[in-house]
Amino acid sequence: MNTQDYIEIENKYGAKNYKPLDVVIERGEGVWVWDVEGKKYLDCLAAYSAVNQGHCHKRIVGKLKEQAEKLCITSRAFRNNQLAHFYKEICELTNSHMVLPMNSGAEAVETVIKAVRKWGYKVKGVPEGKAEIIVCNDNFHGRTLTIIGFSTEEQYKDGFGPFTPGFKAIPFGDAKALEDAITENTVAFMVEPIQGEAGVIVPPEGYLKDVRRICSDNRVALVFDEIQTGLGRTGKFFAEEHEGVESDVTLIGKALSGGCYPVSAVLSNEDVLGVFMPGEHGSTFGGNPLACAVAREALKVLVEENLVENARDLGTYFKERLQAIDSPHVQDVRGKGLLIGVELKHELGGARPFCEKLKEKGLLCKETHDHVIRFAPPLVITKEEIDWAVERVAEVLAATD
Ligand code: IF1
Repeated sequence: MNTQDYIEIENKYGAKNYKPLDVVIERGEGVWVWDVEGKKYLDCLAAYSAVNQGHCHKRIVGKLKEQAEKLCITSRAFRNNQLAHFYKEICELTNSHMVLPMNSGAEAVETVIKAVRKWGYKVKGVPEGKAEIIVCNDNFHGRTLTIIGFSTEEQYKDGFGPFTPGFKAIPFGDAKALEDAITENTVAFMVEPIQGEAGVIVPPEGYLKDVRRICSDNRVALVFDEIQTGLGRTGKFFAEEHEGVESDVTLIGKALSGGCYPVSAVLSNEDVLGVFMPGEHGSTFGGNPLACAVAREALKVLVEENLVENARDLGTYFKERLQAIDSPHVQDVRGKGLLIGVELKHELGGARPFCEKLKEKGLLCKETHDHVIRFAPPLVITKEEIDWAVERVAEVLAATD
């Protein structure tokens, strides 16, 4: 079967909730993937930061196979030996008191919503049914009904209501707006340290520090959604470290498994996750031994291969080289570490055709919010590979046809 055959079958049987580039990938290794025609591409999306450790990392895949042959799942009705190791290692590594493992990022977000509401009622003393959670305009936290209910993007919500009440959206990057929005019933403020889907939006310097202070002053739990920005992506282990702040709750997912398995986690202080009592929350697959073994290895790879430092150093290099491209089309180049957005001038009508051209040249990128091309390769990328990519990006951005 060739590319077109695969596309026709997908189009015939599949729900049309995506509009992927027309490349059918069958193999991956490090930063590289190969399509069904044998053509090689540099993956500049890294599965939306799920493969920070690179495609099919030998150590992670090895661990996956080893654990799969031993024990895959017990359910949480019984204990499993991998869970305890995972808990201890992740809490020590991230300075957390407690962890709650789930599978997808959206499930981690749903989990924290339940936890901060309960914390609000039982600990802070908010009247039953009145808890408010503040989020930001242009947020992206996942696709469940509750989560899309507080999205400010019409396309994510249209036709899917009614939605869960109890959320309020304020402008991102505006600490004063947070101060003004807080009431005595506010239980949490949930925010991405850098907004990914909104177009790689970096908040003004000092914002995270300010929101930390405001939340502490008002007894509001500060929740960082680091599902995309965490685990090295921005050149720090967590993006919140760029301003030296600590959240009350941090959410991670995606690269927690190196992309080999869906694993997410809620990391928190004792106050917030401490509210859950037996029977109040759970998941069949959350915390299964296969997930735990894979996540343990994926974390070890991040640390032992110095991927955070690589993201920091090569991220700076990549951004500088992109900024140096002389192109009539570029509006802005921004980001931190290896989460970089190149915003094109809006009169061009969108970044999609540029992504199509980059694909032809062997570079896989995806537009976000119409005008931005996101460059977020696996963190194992080398300087030579960045040079290879920049050469192609320059060709596509320089062209005026
Ligand atoms: C899709 C976007 C990225 C996330 C943050 C939670 C989740 C995500 C900050 C939910 C997920 C994914 C979802 C994926 C595309 C991708 C994405 F463009 F849609 F926004 F990365 F930028 N918090 N982001 O970024 O995690 O439940 O998916 O595991 O196709 O929807 P999930």
